[in-house]
Amino acid sequence: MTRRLVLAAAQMGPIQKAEGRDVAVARMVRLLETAARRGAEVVVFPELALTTFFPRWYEEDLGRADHWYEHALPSNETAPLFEAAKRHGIGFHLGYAEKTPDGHRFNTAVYVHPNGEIVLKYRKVHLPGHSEYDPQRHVQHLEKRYFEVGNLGFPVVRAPIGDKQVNIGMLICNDRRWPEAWRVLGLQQVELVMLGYNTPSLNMENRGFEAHHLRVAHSHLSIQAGCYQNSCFAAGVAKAGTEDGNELFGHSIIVNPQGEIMAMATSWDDELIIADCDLGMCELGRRTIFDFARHRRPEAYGRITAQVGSEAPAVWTPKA
Ligand code: ING
Repeated sequence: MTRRLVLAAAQMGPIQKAEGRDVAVARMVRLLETAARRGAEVVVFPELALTTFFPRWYEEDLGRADHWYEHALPSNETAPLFEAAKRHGIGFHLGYAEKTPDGHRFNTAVYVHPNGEIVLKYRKVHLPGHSEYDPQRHVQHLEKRYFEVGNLGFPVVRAPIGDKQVNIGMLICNDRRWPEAWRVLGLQQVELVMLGYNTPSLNMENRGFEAHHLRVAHSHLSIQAGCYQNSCFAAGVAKAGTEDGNELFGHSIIVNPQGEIMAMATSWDDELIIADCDLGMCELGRRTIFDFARHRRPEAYGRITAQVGSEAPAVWTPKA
């Protein structure tokens, strides 16, 4: 029996440093209600969807950054989103900065069932950027300062969405550039990867030339490859636009197991894109080209987990 999932990617425009969560939550409620009206069964919101991308701002004292984190979910400010989801019987993915009761800080995403229960939690593993102030950079990217490496692995769970059971997993932003992350999800038969991102439209490292048009191309390339090679759908959802003068690109997409872009946002503001996903499409790859049990050779992949960095190769020289 065909399992068709109506999936919505809720791209968000910018959130300014001075704007409170209530502004973001009100916009998210509007996006969720529009998605419900258009028949969506699940809505995917961006990474760090409740605040500005604060890792661009250096704080010497981490205590002064505490207000960027959610100390409980839902809270008074985020409750309206949970209530709207319950009202419309729609599940949603939310990216946010998590502060645990024992003081740990993570870049986190959750999938929330319409009844408000948290079905799945993921904490970002690949933290780009740096931990100390970097004077060479155009703009700071201090995720290694503000977050610990995620400690939940890359979990997949089979959960009810609408009248179906779906194998769902999550990645966050930079994770999409690491094929190992996708493969761990693929080895658990993931069918839908929910992925939020906040990605600068220009290279801020200032350590070499990267053509501007490649910023979006690399994002799409990573998500399309991840879906094709692990035979799954993904929603790659941006927080976009200019935040206090710093530009993030949009171009949110929904991708199918053939690696095709089914829908793409064209603004850099709040924008909903929706796709009708035939989850049965995941079967073809899993039974043929990417039948992992028949074709993978882990005995040849030792370097992938044995090494962290790359090593220089042996040098060959002609005998004669
Ligand atoms: N942002 C960016 C990302 O991976 C980045 C950082 C951009 C890294 C471009 C490398 C190249 O999309 C986050 N938040 O991870």
